[in-house]
Amino acid sequence: MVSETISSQQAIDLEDKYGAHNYHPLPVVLNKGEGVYVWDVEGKQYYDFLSAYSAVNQGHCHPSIINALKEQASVLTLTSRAFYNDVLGKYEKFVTEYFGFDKVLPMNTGAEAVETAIKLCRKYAYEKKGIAENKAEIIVCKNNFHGRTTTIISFSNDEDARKNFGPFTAGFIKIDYDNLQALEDALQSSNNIAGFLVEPIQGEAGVYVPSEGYLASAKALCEKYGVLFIADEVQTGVARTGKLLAVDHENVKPDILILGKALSGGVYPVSAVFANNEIMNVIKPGQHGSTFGGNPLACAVAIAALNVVKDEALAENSEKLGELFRSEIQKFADSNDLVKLVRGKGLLNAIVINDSEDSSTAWDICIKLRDNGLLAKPTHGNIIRFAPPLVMNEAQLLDCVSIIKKTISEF
Ligand code: IF1
Repeated sequence: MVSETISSQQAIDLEDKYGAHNYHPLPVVLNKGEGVYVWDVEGKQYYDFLSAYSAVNQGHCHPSIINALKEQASVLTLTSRAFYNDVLGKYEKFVTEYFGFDKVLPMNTGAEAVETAIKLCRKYAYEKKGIAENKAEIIVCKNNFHGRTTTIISFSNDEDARKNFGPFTAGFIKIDYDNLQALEDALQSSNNIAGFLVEPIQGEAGVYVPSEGYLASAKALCEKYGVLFIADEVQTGVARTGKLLAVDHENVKPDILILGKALSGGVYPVSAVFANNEIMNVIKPGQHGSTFGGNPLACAVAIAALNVVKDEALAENSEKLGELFRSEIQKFADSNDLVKLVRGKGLLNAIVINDSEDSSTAWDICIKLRDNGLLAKPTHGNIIRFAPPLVMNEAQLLDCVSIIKKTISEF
């Protein structure tokens, strides 16, 4: 079944008939990925400028990650945590030294890791800070995106993400993003504040980069009020923004770090929560878990994926090409009234289209970009995110810049 070739339309029709309609994909049907390129079933080649929402930072089907997958898959894929195995401990040592924390709690998806961080923060608040049970509050930012579970959408303000999914989980305070006064006011508003959960750059909201110093000042405020600073780097982490972690731009060490997506290079669902012993040791046997969390296959893939980041200097490349991308697109924006601005850090960028929120212009541009050999997708309304794999070289980036300029000039 899987090997038999089908046309794009057949693939689309199958998904429409047999799959839940929880996405509205761009009409393109892919069947191959390699490095910065993907191909559709008709054989047309595209630059991938979404990277599976920053999961494929290492490029599609990176040989050393695929080899690690194949090798481990042929000996042992899953033991569950009911028993030990010979891979998990090695991975835990490797990855905690790699990111600089005492311990890691391995999970599978980004949302699971965010949920884990929330549980860890709350338990720490009750057992170490003496906050009254069930009274812990966690500060979050408006226009956040942390995943799709019921608790996570409980503190979302995106109506599409929330509507008719109630009743919602209590214990969250929403404040404006990139607003230190709002954070301090919230920290002073109650003695039950347990943590501050924040994206170093708000991805889904439209690649909002906070003011210089915001993260460092926010961390200092959390320290002042004895509140845990929790960084959700599921999308911004693993070299995407030009440093290994987005918080590294301001030398901020989170109390709890959340990773996912490119932790596995997009080869397998791998996520992780990092913390030092004082926080992580509040979790005792039987208090949290997951069937696939930390499985040998995930560990082998993640080690290979993180080695690629270092061996191929992906953070440095992301920084360099990001500067080039923004300067080229900004020059174009200055002389084109359809592009309002370009913003981002490293190779996590977005352009804002000069049209109303509910216009289809951004979507129409993405359809034309597809015809011109580049895949990207709008986030909210009139914002198009541009996030290619970090293995891209300068010539390929400049080729993509010319495709983007040419396409938008046709509007
Ligand atoms: C979708 C984008 C959205 C995330 C951050 C946790 C998660 C994500 C900062 C949850 C996931 C994905 C989910 C996907 C689209 C994409 C996304 F910003 F990356 F583009 F939606 F905002 N924290 N982001 O960005 O991780 O459970 O998905 O592994 O749901 O449509 P997950």
